[in-house]
Amino acid sequence: MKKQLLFLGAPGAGKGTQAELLSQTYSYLHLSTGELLRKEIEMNTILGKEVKAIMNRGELVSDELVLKIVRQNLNKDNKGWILDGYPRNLSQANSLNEVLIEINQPLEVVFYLDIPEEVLIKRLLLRGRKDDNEETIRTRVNIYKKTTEPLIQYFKDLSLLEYINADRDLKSISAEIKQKMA
Ligand code: B4P
Repeated sequence: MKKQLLFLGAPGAGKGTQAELLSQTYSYLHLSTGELLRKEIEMNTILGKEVKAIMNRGELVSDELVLKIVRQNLNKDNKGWILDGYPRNLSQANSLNEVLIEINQPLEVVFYLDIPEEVLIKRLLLRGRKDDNEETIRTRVNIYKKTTEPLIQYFKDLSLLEYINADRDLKSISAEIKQKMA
């Protein structure tokens, strides 16, 4: 059973949803950089104040900040982990590689959740989080296409990529992921 996983996909593809389900089933750490940043905003910390406006505009927060969060959470004690929403660009992918070498826990599989753009826009508008308005969604999708999408080829070249059709019901997606973890 694979224990070191990563979810890649556009905003609204269902990375958080699937990562949460899996982490509960296997008691793996669910490391969502988006969720951790939102907690900082909620608690009104210095970091939270710094990232609030950036996130509300749908832009990416700085690589250094996100890396700090990842380092605080990924360590040798984890019995399995799921990275959700990290890395989002090539520089973050390189930093992640360094961290994983340090803790001696290589990435075992990358699930790429593929979804048509119209579907994700509908999903996000329905969810209605603070950063789920039309203008912000458009910014997030554009940034995704420009900076995150190249990671699909990056992980493909490393023979880590597993393609998942994410335009289906939650249970079918999760069943396929579990099967591919075996
Ligand atoms: P994230 O928190 O990563 O959120 P996301 O990409 O919008 O959502 P996700 O794909 O997880 O979708 P979800 O399961 O919730 O990022 C938010 C912000 O944080 C970024 O814009 C950025 O500013 C910042 N950030 C995070 N990581 C960063 C990094 N590494 N570097 C820099 N900045 C970073 O699903 C969406 C909706 O669809 C939900 O309502 C869900 O219920 C629904 N849904 C899911 N699966 C479904 C299905 N199969 N069928 C129907 N509906 C479904």
